[in-house]
Amino acid sequence: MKLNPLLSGAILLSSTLLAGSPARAAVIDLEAAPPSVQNSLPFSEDGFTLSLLSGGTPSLFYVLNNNAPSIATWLWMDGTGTVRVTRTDGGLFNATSVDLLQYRLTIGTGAITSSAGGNRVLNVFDSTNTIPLTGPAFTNLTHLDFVITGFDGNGDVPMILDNITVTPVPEPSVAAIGLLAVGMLARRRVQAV
Ligand SMILES: [Ca+2]
Ligand SMILES: [Ca+2]
Repeated sequence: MKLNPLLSGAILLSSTLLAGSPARAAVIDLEAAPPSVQNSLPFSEDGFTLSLLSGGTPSLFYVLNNNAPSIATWLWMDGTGTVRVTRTDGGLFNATSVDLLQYRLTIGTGAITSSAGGNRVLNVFDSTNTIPLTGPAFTNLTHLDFVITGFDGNGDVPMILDNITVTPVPEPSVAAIGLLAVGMLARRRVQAV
């Protein structure tokens, strides 16, 4: 079968675009945070940004780098407020999981919510566990939120998070180009028989 040069070009271009499209999982481990102990939000890593929504007290939410090689860097949430994960370029993404290194909220509520209606309410038994975030409620998101409500400010740090694992959803235009090229190729194959 002879491919027309335009079609071969389209296939080559689309496979290049697909190969280069941001479809790999990103683990936001925060380890690249400067060793300034408390790095205020917003904080960006791997094409994603963590920001504090209005209403939260900025000094209570930060990326804590203890500047010691043996101690990991975490997202520290010490008050009522919401930390939002978005793709820095505004695109869609899927969530996979997050490590809840500490959960000690006894007054108030902690939850992981999403733009697709996800609402994973947390409890003390979740502490130190990896929390899976799967299904339609955590797919094709514009944002993923870590939410503390009703905390009175007393007691230990209510929530410490790490290793937020998310995957960018490829741009529809790129996927469409690939599908179009595959479709054209399939049609040519049928015609060639
Ligand atoms: Ca990373
Ligand atoms: Ca970390």
